[in-house]
Amino acid sequence: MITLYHRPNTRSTRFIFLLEELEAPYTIRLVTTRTREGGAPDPANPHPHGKVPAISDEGVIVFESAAIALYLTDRFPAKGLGYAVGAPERGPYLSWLAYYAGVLEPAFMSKFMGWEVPRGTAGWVAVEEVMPAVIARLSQSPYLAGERFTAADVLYGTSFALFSKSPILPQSTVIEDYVRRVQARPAFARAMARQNG
Ligand SMILES: N[C@@H](CCC(=O)N[C@@H](CS)C(=O)NCC(=O)O)C(=O)O
Repeated sequence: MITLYHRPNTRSTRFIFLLEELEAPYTIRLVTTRTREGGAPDPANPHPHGKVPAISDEGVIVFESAAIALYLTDRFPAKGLGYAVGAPERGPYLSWLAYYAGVLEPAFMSKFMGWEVPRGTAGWVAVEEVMPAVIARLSQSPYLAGERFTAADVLYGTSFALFSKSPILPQSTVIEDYVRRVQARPAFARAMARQNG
């Protein structure tokens, strides 16, 4: 049984979506976190900084969204939400998962905060470079790793949905169609219904 440490309307919501996709046995443990308005980390949350998401799988703790996505899709391979070691698509699958944490999130945060990204020094690039790369990829194939929807699409699709009305995200029919495809999945609706625990 997987325990998901979760606070509603945060980055952990997308893991309810992924666990629903995987039809994995799971339970939701609601925790508090720091927020911009205050709040405190929950001592029950095993994330080293009291952030969500984190999961426990029979005592095995996994934290950080990209790691949890990979862990869960390896752990529950039958639903085909990832790619196995040896599959050619594992290359793009891992690349887009790592890109999410190492490039896309820092790029969005830099833009949000108005920070200039020091090209050649920072490990990420500006949103103005990120989004053309993502759009180019999604113009080649319906999903980031290829023809199949994967956990990488859970991360990107939900992030783009969140920013859909924000000037941070450039207008793009490729992205709009992609978000629609991701949100049309029955597991997404089930996750929204379980969002509050
Ligand atoms: N790098 C983490 C980010 C997790 C994160 O920042 N989550 C926010 C909620 S959306 C949080 O828990 N914030 C509380 C805090 O920063 O203490 C991941 O991708 O899993």
